[in-house]
Amino acid sequence: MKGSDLLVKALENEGVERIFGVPGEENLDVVESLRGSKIDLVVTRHEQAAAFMAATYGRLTGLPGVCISTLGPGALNFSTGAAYALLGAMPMILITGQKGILTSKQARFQIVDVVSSMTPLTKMARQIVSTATIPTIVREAFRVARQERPGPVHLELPEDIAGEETGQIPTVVPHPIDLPIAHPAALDRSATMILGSERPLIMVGAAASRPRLADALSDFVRRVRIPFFNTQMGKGAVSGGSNLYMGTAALSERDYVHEAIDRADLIVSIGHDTVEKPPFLMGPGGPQVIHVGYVPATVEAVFFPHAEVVGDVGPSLALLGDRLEGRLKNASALLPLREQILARLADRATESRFPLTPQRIVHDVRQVMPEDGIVCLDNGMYKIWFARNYRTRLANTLLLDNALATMGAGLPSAMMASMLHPARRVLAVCGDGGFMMNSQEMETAVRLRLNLVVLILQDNAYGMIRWKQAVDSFADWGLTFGNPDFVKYAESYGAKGCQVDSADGLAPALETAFKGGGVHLVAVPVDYSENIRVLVEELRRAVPSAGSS
Ligand SMILES: Cc1ncc(C[n+]2csc(CCOP(=O)(O)OP(=O)(O)O)c2C)c(N)n1
Ligand SMILES: [Mg+2]
Repeated sequence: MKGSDLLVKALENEGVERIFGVPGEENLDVVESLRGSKIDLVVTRHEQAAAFMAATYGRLTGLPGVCISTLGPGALNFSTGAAYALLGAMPMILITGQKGILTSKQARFQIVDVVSSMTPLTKMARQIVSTATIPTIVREAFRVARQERPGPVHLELPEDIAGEETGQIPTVVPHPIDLPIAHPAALDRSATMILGSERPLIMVGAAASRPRLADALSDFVRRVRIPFFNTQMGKGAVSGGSNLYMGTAALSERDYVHEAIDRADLIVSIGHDTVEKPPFLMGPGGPQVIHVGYVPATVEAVFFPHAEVVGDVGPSLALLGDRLEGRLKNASALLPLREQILARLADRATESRFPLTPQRIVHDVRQVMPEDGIVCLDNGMYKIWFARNYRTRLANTLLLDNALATMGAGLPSAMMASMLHPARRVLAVCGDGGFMMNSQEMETAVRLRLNLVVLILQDNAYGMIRWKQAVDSFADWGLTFGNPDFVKYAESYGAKGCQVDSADGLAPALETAFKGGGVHLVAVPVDYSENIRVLVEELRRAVPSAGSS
């Protein structure tokens, strides 16, 4: 048995089934140990995509996803993925190789201090310096990655430690950990505030999308019957409670949903994580805010709660619900605003203009996606439209990144969703800019025989930045580009391609793609003049503070 065998045994002990990545020569002992194990090695065409896939595994399952790379160049390609998981609170383990640390005949060739580079991007970054510590370090890495607030952990395994012969060292057996539930005093204090409020509102934030929370959160909302809105990353977390849904805060102020937010005198903020672009801006004289979370709130200039309910969110909400159910006289005070807010969002959703309006694209996508279908967004202008207009009824059915807001994660995150849920429809929605940042993974998707549709919105530009340029009265300059022929591009990977050339062509093209199975690419031109008309002029905002640049 050698160090790499111990590592792989420790990974098996954690229930790992797949590792994503691009190995280098420093990982070859690990690759050989994987060959004799139950764990699959899924090679990608860029380390960044492997990290996005592992992070999305963590996001969707609550268990750390694992990715592997070589030293220096490969490890540095993990940086964006590590930051994506850190800001997005996604459990993940990044394993990187290194030259031998005891002896090395390669001087400083390819050597970068990867542990230092990973330290600010992870919850923990460690070099393994002895085979004897491998089982405990791996167990600790998985614990740290998984525990609230979840995130990435980096382990560097130098090639001489990986190849070193060693005896059997037992793995550490994992056990379930139950989180503490909020203190009764905190629950009483918050219940008194909520009972005394005249116009309460619930806000559902990013941590509400943790896989284990959906049922308890939905029960709470149904019991107290307070209308709710969500942040972008909280979309779908309340299942079925759609008659209490007031909208999504995709902008920070002055959107339709802010008519309700601005009138609320108390907001119960469940699982809000201030990595998200602010869903509303707190200031003097605003509503009282109660933070309900796994961990205490972070105080910011625009978010400073007045009370906190900290602990395992599901059971804590059940106890809060016991104190409130049937006793709230004003629960539905803001509900009359709901219809007009939602009606205005449906504006132009069926317009037959070509190129298509973003509203029409969102509408047609919703039509072909079943309730449990998963839409994975890359980052671009359309993210704001999907966040505002796409209705979700199940947690984690609209995966978007309102934390690092990186381009390039749309396709890899959809690939992971499709691997985890092969029977569900999975759609990646990417701009022509973001898609091309990781489009090489079309090969991985075809090789893995995934069922996946990729929708590309063509404006031949970095549209979101162009929009900001216009909003800030800069000249329209420098942000356009050309595109490949997307149909031929898809076909060259062995995928199917389709170019939409009429307003009524999108929904049937998506339907045909899903029915056909395999990997499909559908390209559709988008008319972004609506960005200014709706998101600037109609909302009459001097400088919008939303977005993802
Ligand atoms: C990796 C990365 N680079 C740059 C940005 C800044 N940025 C945000 S949106 C955007 C344009 C996106 O263009 P595209 O993917 O074509 O989508 P569109 O807005 O045109 O629909 C850019 C450059 C970013 N968020 N991430
Ligand atoms: Mg574009």
